Amino acid sequence: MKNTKSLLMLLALLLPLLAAGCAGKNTGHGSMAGDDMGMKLHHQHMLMNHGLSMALEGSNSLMVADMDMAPKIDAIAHEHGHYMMNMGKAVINEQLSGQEMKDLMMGGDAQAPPMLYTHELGESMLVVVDLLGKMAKSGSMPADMMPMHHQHLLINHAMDMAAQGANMAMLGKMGMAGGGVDTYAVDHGEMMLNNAKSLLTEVMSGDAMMDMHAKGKTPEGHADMTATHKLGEAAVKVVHLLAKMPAM
Ligand SMILES: [Cu+2]
Repeated sequence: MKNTKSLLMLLALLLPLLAAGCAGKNTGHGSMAGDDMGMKLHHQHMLMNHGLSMALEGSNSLMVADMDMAPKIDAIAHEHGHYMMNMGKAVINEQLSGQEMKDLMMGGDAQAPPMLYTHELGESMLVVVDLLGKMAKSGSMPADMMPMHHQHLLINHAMDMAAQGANMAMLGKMGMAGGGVDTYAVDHGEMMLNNAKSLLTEVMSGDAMMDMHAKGKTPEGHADMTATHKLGEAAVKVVHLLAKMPAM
């Protein structure tokens, strides 16, 4: 009899705790539970990757326009390229310092490792966008710029591959589709990321680049080559950070 009474009292004490546990994530402490922040940051990473891809596509359009091979179409490519670069930058900035991010930071999660990662990734993307902005010219292009612009197209393409690969790997790791689809997404995403790293290595230090250096276009003595190497280094940083995107 006494045991039954003790058991009932124990249950009475435990019930509110159990109920709070089942109610789950937000228990009114201001700070978001890990899962909520993880999901939010995941979506923000996807938006940032999209912003980066927009800027890269814009930069490619501008470069093609600067090659001056099809004047009337070049005008469209030029205008649209600037639009995409500006919009892409705005998407990244919104994720890093918009209201949603401010709310997350106010919740006390500013120093959480995933949050620090998000900001490091975003800052590295903004460095790339800034370098691409400086590279974009409205005037004519010197003839010897053509090979370097082709390098820039490949560098931009590598970052785009990595952004898409990171999105796929991230989606697969959420495990929402189950089974083979998720596994394929993770494997393919990681393959894209690795391939992007190899492409950057080949463009930045392969035979073609070494040949250009040997013929006088050195990173130290040739302004456009200096800019190319700055872009290449910034791209390497972005791609390596994308490859380290936390699963959460
Ligand atoms: Cu070089």
